[in-house]
Amino acid sequence: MSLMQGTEQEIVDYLLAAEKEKREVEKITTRYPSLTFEQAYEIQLKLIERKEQEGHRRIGVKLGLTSKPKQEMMGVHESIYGYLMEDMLALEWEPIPFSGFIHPKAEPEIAFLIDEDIQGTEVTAEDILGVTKYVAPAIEIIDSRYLDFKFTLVDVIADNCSSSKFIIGNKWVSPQILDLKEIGVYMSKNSEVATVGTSAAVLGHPATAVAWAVNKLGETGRGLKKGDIVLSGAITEAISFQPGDTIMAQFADLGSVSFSCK
Ligand code: 0L1
Ligand code: MG
Repeated sequence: MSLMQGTEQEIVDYLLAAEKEKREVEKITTRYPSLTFEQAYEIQLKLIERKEQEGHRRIGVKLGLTSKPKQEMMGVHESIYGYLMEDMLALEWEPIPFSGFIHPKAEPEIAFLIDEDIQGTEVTAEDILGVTKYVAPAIEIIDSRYLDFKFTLVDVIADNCSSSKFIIGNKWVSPQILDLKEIGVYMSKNSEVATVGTSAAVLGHPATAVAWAVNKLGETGRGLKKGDIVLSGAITEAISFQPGDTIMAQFADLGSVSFSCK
């Protein structure tokens, strides 16, 4: 059932204000405990439309909760998706101000650059690899708008899956020339290893995660467009950082990506 338009707008205003004012807020399910996943995705879409009305361009999609441990932690069996906007893209060589965040964390991911429109409900990992021009090393910075980063699945979907910023490394590689399932990754903070993982943590293969997102979008007649960037999901746990910290993620065969926070 669709939510009352007034309620949707109220929640969108609430979440956007928290993001703009950089403050944590109570999760929305405290006030609206009966919200469903479908309604949460409708709120997410309204939030993205509001960002578009404010002049921000949608440039892709991101996956969340793609690892079994994270799904188990949240007591769910499915991943989630959100949208990437142009103003979320940060550059490796420009320190990112901490004042733009609430309580950020960084996680290493593989980015896909999509070269052809793709839509459907039975899309496979092979189909995704067939329309992917390049993959690249990436770091996503997540920054939940909710108090202490605590939420239910419905809350986090409405909050565009905690999206905040992302950085993409400068080595773009065709997915045809490497085994994306076996990419080892370590992420360091100030040159000390903070976490390690392998790309198989992302639903067994990052392209499987991207296919899941396309199929989910397909259920409501949407899909990916040529030129879209997709962040395929965290390979390791997310790491907190503070002003002055430098985070670097090193990917086997894909090179590295880093950022500094000021
Ligand atoms: O990108 C992500 O994996 C975040 C998904 C939402 C859960 C979280 O904020 O930890
Ligand atoms: Mg992520």
